[in-house]
Amino acid sequence: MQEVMAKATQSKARRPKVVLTRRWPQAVEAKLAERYDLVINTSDIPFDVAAMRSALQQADAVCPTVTDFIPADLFDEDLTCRLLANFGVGYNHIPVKAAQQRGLVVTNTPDVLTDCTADLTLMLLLMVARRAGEGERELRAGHWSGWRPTHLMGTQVSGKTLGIVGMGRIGQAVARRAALGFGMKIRYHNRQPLDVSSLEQMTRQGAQIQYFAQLDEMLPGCDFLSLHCPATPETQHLMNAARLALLPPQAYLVNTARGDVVDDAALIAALEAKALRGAGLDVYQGEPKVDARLHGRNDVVLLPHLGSATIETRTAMGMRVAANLEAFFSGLEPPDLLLGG
Ligand code: 8YV
Repeated sequence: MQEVMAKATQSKARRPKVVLTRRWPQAVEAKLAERYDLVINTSDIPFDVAAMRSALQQADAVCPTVTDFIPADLFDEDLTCRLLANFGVGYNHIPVKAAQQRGLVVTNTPDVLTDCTADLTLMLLLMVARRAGEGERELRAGHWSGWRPTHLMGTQVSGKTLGIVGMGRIGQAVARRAALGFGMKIRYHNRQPLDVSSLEQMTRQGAQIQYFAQLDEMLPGCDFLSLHCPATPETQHLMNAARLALLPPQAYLVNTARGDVVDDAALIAALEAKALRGAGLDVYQGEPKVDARLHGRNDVVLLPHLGSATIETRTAMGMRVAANLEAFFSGLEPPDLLLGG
């Protein structure tokens, strides 16, 4: 870890030692450095297992991100770390149960990235339906020969039906934008239907929202499907070949959740067979590796995990981690404590 980490602050008094596994927005790094013995991975290259082990064995708190896959057996070793304060709402990269069993507290950063991720979801949906990436590539390559009635005809978004898998904070924010901004009809699948009051604000403004207890019954009626469930053993390859086949051939899939929720090989096969019209993806199985067969396809829009990537949101995520650290080191319950994993 010595090569990849640089000590950001020195202090004579014993201050909690906090490790950031990546570079964070400057304002957050500066704020944390005022309060903690802050160690930053200035290389900004993801930690390997040895670096993570070293961090867990030297720091009081480690702040991982989505790029830190922490092996559960690291928690069998002697650790100084008492808090894993994740930078991000999703925490499938952390073996939460193993950490908690060893007495570590685990937190995440909900709420602050909801709007940002929902905005990007709508962007992907519009881009893939309206062939924006394809058009931009054509123009930049100097291949645009001018307007013509049949040029790059896409699919209308307004008024179509959007299926949402996972109606948590981000799913609801997507539903609000799609229903109220684009007059889309919403169907959703969730473990439980939401109570009427959670959707009232939208339905009072005319949103049509229908709950499906069975995902398989929802899929055939979707023009677009957007995924907003967490990655868990239950949602691993939720969108497999059989479920992709239940979508109409003119449907589009949008994934801003986690790559593991989609079977990429099945998705590529469905696109190749024209059993699906297109896909807008921000996340991938095994990212940053992306299946090379996707690169050459014009029916996909591929973004490099940008869901929460605005300066406002990434700063807010960092400040939310700061609030969790502050509460923890003051002996209080962190606001975003994850309960029994
Ligand atoms: C984050 C995300 O940027 O918060 C999440 O779950 O998917 C991203 O938008 C990333 O997880 C940072 O750790």
